[in-house]
Amino acid sequence: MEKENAIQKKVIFSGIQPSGQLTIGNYLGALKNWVKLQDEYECFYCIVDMHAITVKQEPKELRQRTLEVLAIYIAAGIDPEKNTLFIQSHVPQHAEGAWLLNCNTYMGELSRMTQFKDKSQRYGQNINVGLFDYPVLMASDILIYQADLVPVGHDQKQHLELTRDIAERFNSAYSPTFKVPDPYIAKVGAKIMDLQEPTKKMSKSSDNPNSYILMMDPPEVIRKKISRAVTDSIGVVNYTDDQPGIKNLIDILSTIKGTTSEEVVKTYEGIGYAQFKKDVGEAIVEELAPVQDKVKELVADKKYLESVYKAGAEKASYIANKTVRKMKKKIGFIQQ
Ligand code: AQP
Repeated sequence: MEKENAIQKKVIFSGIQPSGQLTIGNYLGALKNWVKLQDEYECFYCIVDMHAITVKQEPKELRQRTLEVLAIYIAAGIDPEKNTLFIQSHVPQHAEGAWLLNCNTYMGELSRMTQFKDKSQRYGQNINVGLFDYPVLMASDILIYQADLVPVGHDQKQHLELTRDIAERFNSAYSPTFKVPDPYIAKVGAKIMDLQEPTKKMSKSSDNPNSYILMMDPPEVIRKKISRAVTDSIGVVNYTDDQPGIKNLIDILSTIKGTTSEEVVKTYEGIGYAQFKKDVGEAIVEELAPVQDKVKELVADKKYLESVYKAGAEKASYIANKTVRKMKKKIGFIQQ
């Protein structure tokens, strides 16, 4: 019976790039939601190291960070027994699928991607083909698992649209091969903004460490970064676009506490920014403390992490291979 249910569950695919240490943006915007999905859905949670190398990475740091991200997934509550946790480069079907999809994707489509435009401006010295092709690898990540749903932030919506277009094109050029995935819009989970420029998304690859809070930042660093967060001179804790810094801190607090922005505003009626910031800092410290302890424990247990990523890759590869074989057959390749 349990097996039957598992087969009928809808499939979810998502991943995070080990392109820097994870921020509370990754935690509150992605990981905390992923935990809530693990009972209802068949989830594939990947560490997308092949995406990370579209921007230069220091090999030693990439290795360490990839394992740390796996430890963070588990410490945040993603159960390796219930979900498939794996490292993208361990499942070669991602790259193989991407090549097959490349030949069904147009240069014009990829040129319109805003992430490519942004990143090629930011990394002008290294506008590599991978950076351009990133959305096709992402399409492969999703389609080879026949994912029904993909939890995406606002900035990834355009890529998911392209994935849908590529899937539909392949399905009509050959015959139905892929499920056309839908975006999964989380009921809660805010977009966390940069602490110094609160109209920009908080990003792990920002050059300014005061702009983000890392999941592994020590308590005193968290408190200091929040106390330095940019606010305004209005002096009233209100949830409005005219006060993007305060709005962001309200989002952080309400997401951690599981309350609404209105409730936070009500609590801080007549209370100044100093006390509000102190409470936000404390809430983050408290939320992250048990996760940080668990991450430290897991990172020290390399054997356990290895057992998780090996089992994950084996399962992922078995499923992905079914789709890739189908793709190759339809394209006209001779079956081995
Ligand atoms: N600031 C954020 N608020 C809410 N959600 C966020 N996510 C990232 N930043 C925020 C969510 O985390 C997941 C994976 O992100 P990613 O690391 O694969 O890529 P990204 O979205 O490009 O994140 P960064 O930190 O900005 O990475 P870099 O700096 O390397 O490009 C996604 O679900 C995303 O929505």
